Amino acid sequence: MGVPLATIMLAAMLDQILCSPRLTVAFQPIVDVSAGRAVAYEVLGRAPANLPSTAGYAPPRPDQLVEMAWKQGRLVELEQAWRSIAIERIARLPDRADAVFFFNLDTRVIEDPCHIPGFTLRALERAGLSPKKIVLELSERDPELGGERIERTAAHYRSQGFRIALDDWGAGFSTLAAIVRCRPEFLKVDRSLIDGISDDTLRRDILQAVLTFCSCQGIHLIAEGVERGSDLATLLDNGVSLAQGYLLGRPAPEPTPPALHVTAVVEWLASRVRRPLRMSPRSIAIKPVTRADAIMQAQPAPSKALPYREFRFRV
Ligand SMILES: [Ca+2]
Repeated sequence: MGVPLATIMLAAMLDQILCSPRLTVAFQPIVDVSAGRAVAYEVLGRAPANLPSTAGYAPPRPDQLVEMAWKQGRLVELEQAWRSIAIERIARLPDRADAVFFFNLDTRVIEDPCHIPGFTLRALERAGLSPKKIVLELSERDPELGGERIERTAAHYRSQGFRIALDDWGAGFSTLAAIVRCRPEFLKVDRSLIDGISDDTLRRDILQAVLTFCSCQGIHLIAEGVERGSDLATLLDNGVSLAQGYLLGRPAPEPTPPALHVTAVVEWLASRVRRPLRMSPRSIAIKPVTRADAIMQAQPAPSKALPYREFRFRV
């Protein structure tokens, strides 16, 4: 029995994508919302845009591309291609010395026979970059994320100088067991716990409990999926200092300062201060990355919520 036509077509498409010079990455800011500035960027793999469809198959989204590569036994190849592009792009950035970059890492690759230990470290060395500038996000896609593989993966990369983030925590396979196994420096709380938090006391209580836990353990909490001003206000009110989401900045071809939804933030601040605020959305300047390391390098998470008066928007 021959190979199904669909498999041949998808393999051909994958070949085309992996060889395409248009395979690229995007940068989404991770924002210190208490200071109003980007302190890091998540680097997201992107499929080439405007690829022609192959025999009726539309070009895949990045998540579809990952699964396609996994099924074809070429996930390592895809991850290495994205990693190489990301490192090359970061090396060319004028402000790279001040920035921290989060790379997504699919833990399934570590046991793949094609996996080359030290590939990322050597690529960084060639580019003159330190692994201290890189945080590896362990992906929720792995059904064994709570198992021993995450422990081995975290240990493997931490021994090379990388730091570890647990991605999409609270959803899918990313559980409490995963924290115990990989002892992350960063916990990225899934959007399902963040979206709508302003209207939901249960979500707020969960967040407070997780914040307390992270504070005790010296783990930096990052709220993912912030898309509404009211949710951002609630996060600020509850002492969350690091956040990511379309409200703060969409993935972009280059690292850019966060496009804070300043109107919502200013309105929220104005409702809480006694004296009138002398700032408007136009008067707030968001600084680009300048002090990422001061915040991101192995400091314990704040032990208590910052009062809003300490927010340091530049006016
Ligand atoms: Ca991620």
